[in-house]
Amino acid sequence: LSTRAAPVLNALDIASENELPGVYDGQWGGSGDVLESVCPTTGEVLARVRSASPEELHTALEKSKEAYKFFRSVPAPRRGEILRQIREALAAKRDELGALVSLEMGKIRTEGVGEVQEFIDIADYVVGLSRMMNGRVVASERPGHSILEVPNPLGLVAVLSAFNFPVAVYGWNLALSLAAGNATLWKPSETTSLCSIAVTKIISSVLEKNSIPGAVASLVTGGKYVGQAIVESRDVDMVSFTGSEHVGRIVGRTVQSRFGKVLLELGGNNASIVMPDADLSLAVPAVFFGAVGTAGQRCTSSRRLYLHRAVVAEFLERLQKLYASVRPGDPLAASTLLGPLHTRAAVGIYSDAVARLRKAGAEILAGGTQYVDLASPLDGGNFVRPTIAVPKKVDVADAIWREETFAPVLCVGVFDELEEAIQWNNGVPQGLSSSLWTRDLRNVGKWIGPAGSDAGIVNVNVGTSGAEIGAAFGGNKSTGWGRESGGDAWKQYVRWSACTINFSDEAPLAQGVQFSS
Ligand code: UN1
Repeated sequence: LSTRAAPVLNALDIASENELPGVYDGQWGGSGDVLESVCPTTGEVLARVRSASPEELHTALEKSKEAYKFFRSVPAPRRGEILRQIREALAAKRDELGALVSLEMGKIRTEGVGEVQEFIDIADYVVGLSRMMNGRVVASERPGHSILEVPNPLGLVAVLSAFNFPVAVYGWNLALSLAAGNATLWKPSETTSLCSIAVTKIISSVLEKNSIPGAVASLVTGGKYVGQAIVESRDVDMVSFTGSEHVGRIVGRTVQSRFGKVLLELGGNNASIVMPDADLSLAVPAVFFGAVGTAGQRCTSSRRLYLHRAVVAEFLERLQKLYASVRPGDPLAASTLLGPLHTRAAVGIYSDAVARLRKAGAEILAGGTQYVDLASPLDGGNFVRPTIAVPKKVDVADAIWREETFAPVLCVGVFDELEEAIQWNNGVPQGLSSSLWTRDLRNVGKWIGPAGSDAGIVNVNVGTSGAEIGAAFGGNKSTGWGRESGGDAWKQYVRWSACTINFSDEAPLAQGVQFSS
């Protein structure tokens, strides 16, 4: 291990010459395929992980179902107390875990730490929620009757998470799922198994300390086949999947075909719209962060920028200056703003997208190429130049505008009327995040109303990425309609029962129906 990687892995007790066990169901194990964790910054292999064999997955499912039977009877506020302890344990390792996210995923340190903070925040939220997951009493039309709407735990929730938020997305799901009384089985991205092992170590130590079966929060690392088996398994009551539209479509269909519950967080193709009255000193840095932050690898990253004709020249000049200031670097170094793409394959996707833009006659204002002659050790990394492209025209039916490229590529279009920009905003299949930059209340009203943005996240003077945990997070249309984190998202992690109870000595039928001779 290099001198930059070793301290990070040592601090979390996951540095090993040998293969690390990648399965946890109360005990650690793993005898399936070996997964290599590769550092996207240098190309070095950080660790080898033994993933779940089919038998181990089967056992983990069985043990998780058993753990659920125990956990569902633990009172919700007591489950909240477990989450409070998980929160404390995560906070104690926040910087170390954040550094591991940087090392294994490639995002810069402040974002890695921020991601762990997101897990801490949702755990805080859920401590309170565990005393507020209320049902309702509904007025009955029949005398001496009461109707209750009762939330009960659902069973086993599987979380299939993506590489780009290897800690937080699991955190949102785990926190709600545990508070609701479920067992949770985690299948992380196969390229971020170290993060999942480090997180599971922290969580399992809390569970074990409280004599809660570890399989309440199981981990099964693995590739496509592990994911597929989980999605197909009738033992899994809900599948929460974060990833591409392509895979999400398969997951959705498969789970639906066995009438399981599914929660999908799929692609984003997020636009910012800048009006002539926008405060550019806010808008320009926000678009810069939205498009270049996380090297363009958030679902919420800004991919489309619609500028009013009156601000085009000034906006682009200021944005280009910021782009020119970006240098690739080690994401672990405090001064770095641009880390690598997560995989080699992503570099290919970036290059293809730029080639397609060039072919369509787009003007490339910044970037457009990979970095080729970086000094060691960055020469082993997946670094690309953040790109601004101005296609010849805006045509949301064209793949250039329609498809999500998971890389720092921002396409710019020019509009004259807000209605036109809203139409473009809504004209793509995805509907995750969107931002309007204006000081005019009339624009705000339009934007957040019925003729406004059709995305799940509709911001004003706030960029497309970087949502807080308090509101429900998720997107509409081909983003999959799922909601995670705050708001009413918890209601998906329970089964609702309508319970009509007769306290009287009569047995009247509803709607006044008579059924006696
Ligand atoms: C994701 O990219 O999958 O709003 C999640 C944000 C983060 C979460 C992004 N809080 O950008």
